[in-house]
Parts: sequence; structure tokens; C-alpha cells
Amino acid sequence: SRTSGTSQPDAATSALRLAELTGVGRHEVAITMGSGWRPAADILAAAADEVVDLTFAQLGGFPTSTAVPGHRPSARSMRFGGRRLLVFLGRVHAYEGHPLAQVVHAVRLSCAAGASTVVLTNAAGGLHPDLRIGQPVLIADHLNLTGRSPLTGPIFTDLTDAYAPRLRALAREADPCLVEGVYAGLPGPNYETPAEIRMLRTLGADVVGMSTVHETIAARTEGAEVLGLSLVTNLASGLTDVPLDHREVLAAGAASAQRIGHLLADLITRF
Ligand code: 6GU
Repeated sequence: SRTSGTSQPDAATSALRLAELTGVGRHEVAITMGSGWRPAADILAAAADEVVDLTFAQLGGFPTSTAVPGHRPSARSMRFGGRRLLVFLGRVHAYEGHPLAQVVHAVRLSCAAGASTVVLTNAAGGLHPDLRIGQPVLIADHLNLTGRSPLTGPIFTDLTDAYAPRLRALAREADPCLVEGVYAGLPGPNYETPAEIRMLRTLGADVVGMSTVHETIAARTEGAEVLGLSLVTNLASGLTDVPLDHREVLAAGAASAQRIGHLLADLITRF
């Protein structure tokens, strides 16, 4: 199926291009690096072999412009701990106005390339009072509050265990201090009001962000297992006097790079 009536290639075509560009028949694990996770991705790449850098344009199917500071979307194929990884540095966000088919294209192409494990990372605001800036949170479940789904038609994907209990157990083995939480996915691009943050707490959310939920739905529909990790880059509005700013998102990522980079590296060897 073609995306959004454009002449963009579908997931299978992009996966074929990936195979041609890398000479690799199957990528087993896909990882999307959200805002602030770039330094962690570099730690991973430094310990990997056979790193091949790819542009979104080479793979096809992505929007031609994505302009968020600190997001320079590209991809990297690498061999790490005997596994073939496809790492996306940056993602397409729904708040940029792109069709959800493009938002989830990285996930669908990964699944078409053979990925059975999809790791989704993001930057998030902390809602739970115990959360601290720079802390990684294992996503236990989500609230899709965007009002939209990447699926169309009678595709009634089961989202029980959307975030695989098996993978969550592996993550807790890798980092016994890792806490779990519920991720609220909002449309953005504005941050929330203090009243909305109180609402999200009432709804049972622990962290809040503007990504991941559509990608999880797409990955589960393709049958992949999903592991979600949020990096708390700021406290949500009403919980702090610090004004919310995209720059602190990037700063928190740089400060936590060692911890979250090594967490990812350790995790991958356990998959
Ligand atoms: Cl406080 N809200 C949302 N929606 N996304 C975020 C965030 C807050 N902090 C980082 N990303």
C-alpha cells in the first residue's frame, strides 16, 4: 500500500533499498532515538562494528523536510554484540503535520527488514513526583491521547502487553534501578497547561511526550515486540518554576548519555 497518495515507496520497498545499501539481509532490532538520545546513540555506535550511515532520503518513504532543532533525522545500520541493528537518529513527528503513515514508516520498514524487536526512545516530561530530570523510565503502558491511530480499516490490533513484559524484564535485569511508568502521548507541539498536567496525573500517566504511541501501535500490528524508554528531560508544567524549553531536553540527554547509552548497549546483548 502506498503512503498518503504520494509516490513515496512503501515499507517493503524501503526495506529492499536498506538491504541493497547495507548488503544485510535482515536487521533484527530497530531502535528509534528520540530527542536527547543522540549522545547515547553515539556511545552505541562507538562500540559497534560495520557501521553504515544512511539518510532518510536514501531509504525513501520519509517526508523530505523535518526541521526540529536537535533532530537531524538519519539512520545507521550496525552490528552490535552479534546482532544487526537499525538505528534511527531522530523521527518524524505527527506535530510537524506529516501523515501518520510517514510517522510510522521507520517502524514499518524495520519490520519489513525483519526486525522482531522495536525499541522506541523519547524525551518526556516527568509527571510522577518521584521522577528526576535525567532519569530513564521504562514504559509499561501508554495513553494515546492524540485522538488518532496510524491504522485504517478493520485492523483491531490487541494492545494488551503493547510494551512486552518479556523485554521489560530484560531491561530491569540490565538496570535494577530502572523505574516503570505510563507514557501519555499528546499531539503537541505546545507543552501542557498545569490543569492538563493535573488531568494526566488523574488519568494515571507518569510521563508525557509527543511521540511513540503511533509507532508502538504500528509495531504491534506488524507483530514485533516493543520496548519503550523515556528520558525525563524536564518536569511538567505546574511541577517546577523552570520554564519549559526544548534546549533543556537536549541538555538532559547530554548529561545522561553515559547511563542511557550503556543501558541500551547492555539491553541489546540480552535480546
Ligand atoms: Cl512537559 N510535555 C510534552 N508533551 N512533551 C514533552 C515534555 C512535556 N517534555 C519533553 N517532552
